[in-house]
Amino acid sequence: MSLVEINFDGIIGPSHNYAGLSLGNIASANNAGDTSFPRAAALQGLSKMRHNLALGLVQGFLLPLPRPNGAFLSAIGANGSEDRRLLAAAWSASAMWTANAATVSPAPDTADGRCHLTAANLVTMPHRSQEWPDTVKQLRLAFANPEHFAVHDAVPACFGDEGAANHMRMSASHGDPGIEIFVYGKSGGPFPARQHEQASRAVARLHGIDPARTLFVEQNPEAIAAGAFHNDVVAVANERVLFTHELAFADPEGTYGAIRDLLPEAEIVIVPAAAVSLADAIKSYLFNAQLLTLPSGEMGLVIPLEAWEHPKVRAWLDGMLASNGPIRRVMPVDVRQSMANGGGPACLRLRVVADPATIDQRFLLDEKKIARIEAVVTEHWPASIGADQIGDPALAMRIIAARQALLATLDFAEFG
Ligand code: SUG
Repeated sequence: MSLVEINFDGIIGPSHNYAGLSLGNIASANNAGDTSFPRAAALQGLSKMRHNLALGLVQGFLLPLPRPNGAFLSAIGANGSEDRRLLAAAWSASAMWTANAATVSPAPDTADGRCHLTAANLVTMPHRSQEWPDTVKQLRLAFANPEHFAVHDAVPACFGDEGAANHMRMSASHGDPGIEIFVYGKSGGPFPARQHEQASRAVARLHGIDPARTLFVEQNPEAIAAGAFHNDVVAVANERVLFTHELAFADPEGTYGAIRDLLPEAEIVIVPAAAVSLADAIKSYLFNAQLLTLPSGEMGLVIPLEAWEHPKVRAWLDGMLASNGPIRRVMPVDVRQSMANGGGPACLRLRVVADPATIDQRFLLDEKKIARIEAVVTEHWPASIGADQIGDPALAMRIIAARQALLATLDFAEFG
């Protein structure tokens, strides 16, 4: 069996809009009420998938969830006329950010030798709290093979869990046993700390990972206050490399030391605040990057264009590339529509280390399938959604039909 890293990107749904729903997410707040461009958004996401596929990597996807979600409104006795924010929540396409779909512990890390996935309850934000029951249905289909996978329901709602965005795995190579690092926040700052320590500990227990190879690390409250609502806004890991802002963790030296104790080959690339301030890191989303091991064995960083175009970030990246560090390539991609809601390249993907042959093949992409999805998006996704159109019954019908067209093209009758 050959274990590889597979990135499952969320296909950006036809209801993508800017409603300013995420307190503590600066991009979401800044762009609240703007007109969104769902078709362009989905095509940008697909073009990132094509980019990574062309690098020789295995690429999968998760489907958009059914929206508008009438059941969400009914459950709170609403019909959408009471409060625009509740209406917008029912219309949210936020499942596109699959880094929040689940936490994943690959087979080499777990006691039963299976890859474990726990859906994230996302309870801190109402518009995200409705995702997991539909997400877990997809995970149970994609990872249905019980010899290789165990898919868990979300942990109870009293413990906020935001999934892989607050979880890092480091290992000599993807197929080797790894160490798992859970990053949680403590409440008390100006913005919610979405990841609770007890949720992280519950997920680690459910997955049966070795406590001696697991770290629970507090996120720096200053980072959350500056807008790092998930740890993946300020740090990303891949195999032996951790790429992090110096202010990501409450106890940076303790964290680096604990990582080095467990994984002596770890290489920690630290960006100092003097070179890139926390504010610039969050504005540019430098760390919300995909740190990928390329088929050549080199590591490359897929960053948002916003980071490439940021003078201070660019200067730091140029210096990094000129040095002899472990990250040898930087590849900017345009995901501006997602970025405007606080979702960079890393938010848009869920990493699963597995043998692709053990996964439901419908969730895996090749060039032809990408072209078919692009055709459906081009034909059916709305070109734009203005703030005043959220709730429009004709637009709702169009959004439902667009998703149905996608499901039909990809043979997912069970979600119709
Ligand atoms: O949860 N934005 C998402 C962005 C998630 C990014 N994911 C990671 N960092 N992994 C969030 O805040 C904005 C929705 C709105 O405002 O309409 C939103 O949900």
